[in-house]
Amino acid sequence: MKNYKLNSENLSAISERISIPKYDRSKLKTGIVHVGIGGFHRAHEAFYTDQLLHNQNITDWGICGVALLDFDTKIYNTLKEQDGLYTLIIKELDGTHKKQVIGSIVEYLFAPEDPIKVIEKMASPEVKIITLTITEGGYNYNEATKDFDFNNSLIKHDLKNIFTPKTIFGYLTQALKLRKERGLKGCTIQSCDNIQGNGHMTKRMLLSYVKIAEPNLVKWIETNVSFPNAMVDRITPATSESDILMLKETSGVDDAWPVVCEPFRQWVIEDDFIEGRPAWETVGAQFVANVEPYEKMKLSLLNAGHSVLGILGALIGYSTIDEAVHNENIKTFLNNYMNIEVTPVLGDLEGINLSEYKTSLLERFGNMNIKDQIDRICSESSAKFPIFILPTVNSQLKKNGSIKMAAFMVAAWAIYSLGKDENGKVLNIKDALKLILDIKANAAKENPKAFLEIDSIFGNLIDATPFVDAYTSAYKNITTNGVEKCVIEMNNNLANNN
Ligand code: CS2
Repeated sequence: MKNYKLNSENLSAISERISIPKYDRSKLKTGIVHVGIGGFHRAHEAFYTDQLLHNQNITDWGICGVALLDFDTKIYNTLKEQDGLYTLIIKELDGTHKKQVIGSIVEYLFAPEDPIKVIEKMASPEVKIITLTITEGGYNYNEATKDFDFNNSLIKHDLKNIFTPKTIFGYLTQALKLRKERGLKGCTIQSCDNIQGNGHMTKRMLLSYVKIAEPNLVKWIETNVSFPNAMVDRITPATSESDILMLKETSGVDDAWPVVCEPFRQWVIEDDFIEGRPAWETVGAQFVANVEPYEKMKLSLLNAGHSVLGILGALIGYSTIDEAVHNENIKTFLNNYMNIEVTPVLGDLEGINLSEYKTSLLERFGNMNIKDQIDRICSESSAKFPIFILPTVNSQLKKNGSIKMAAFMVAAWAIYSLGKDENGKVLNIKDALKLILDIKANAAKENPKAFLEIDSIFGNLIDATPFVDAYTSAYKNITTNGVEKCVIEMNNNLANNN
């Protein structure tokens, strides 16, 4: 089979093998700037938008993808070489693949190369929405102070170097300032990250920064910029070399960076777009008045469930999420955690069938074809635990509810942070707080409580005696007996009490 490099010129040849965008990309205007063009954006918002653009009357919502970080050169260069095109490979539960070329990203910018170009693009009158996937840690929120972290050296840099910023806050501030100075309209800033109240968080963090950086801009932003909350969902593992090869061998498409994902997708958005929006509801997104319950459900069941499988699985020696969930003991533990500790704190979830949702999660985690990497799930746990797991703990503590399984998870994470699995194999830990995690994890060998001293993660959880007791006993138990034995014991105790 002849191989075709993925680019505009080869599209019609490629269309004989896999589906391609059937709209005229050259007619699209850029209505959206998206920051963070990793796998998730390309499997989610860019996918929904691509579906939408198949309605030929819609020409206002092309996407300009911005790579923000120095190490994002590879994705930028790939998109540049491929005219913004990439293949989405949807891996069905039955092992089949659906492949399609996505065309909604029509421009791409590399911020470190030309920051002014990015600022100008964000300030351009045709851009109505700036969307973000900058990761949970990217919002620069400090759990200890419950505030914006001005000690971050990148933030200090941005305050001094306003035309060569490094963080999203520096970019947005300059872009919004230009909009104001030029008498242009405002825009919507929409987070697509896994954070409870992600729109509220974006607004609060941005305004904290602007208050110091450009105090005169605060009022204008309050009146002219909207920040809808949204729940986003689609499991998107990191692309592997074998995915790239498989695409080439089965379809003859030479794509340097395709994206792989599960079939399931969900996007629940608050309808608060100050300068209009794409009709994403026509391609499966839901617009609701209050997205909070959906966010809470997803973060504390799906994302927390991932962390449970990831951390416990890593210690046992697994490398993919499906391996962990196919261990019946781990699966039962996760089920118990979801039912006993999470469900009671979810509040009213009108219109949602929670037990179906939980069952579907186990099925999605078990998809053996997507091979979601445990390394990916465990990466940046210091930003994930405070969002995915600790809110559940805090709510349970308030009502004297069960926190035993969450405490077990934190203890497992402390042991994970020592850097070796239970067979002595070195773990590949990727975390912005790796250094401090390492120090505290080592101190915890003598005194388990030491791990909880990282207040930027745990806040004042260290003062909650029932939690500290459960955590300490779990820590000792795991160290002596290993994860699986402890899990079996906890599962049995629960089964016997029922
Ligand atoms: C995962 C998420 O990174 C994580 O810990 O839980 O990336 C998850 O796959 C997505 O949020 C799914 O929507």
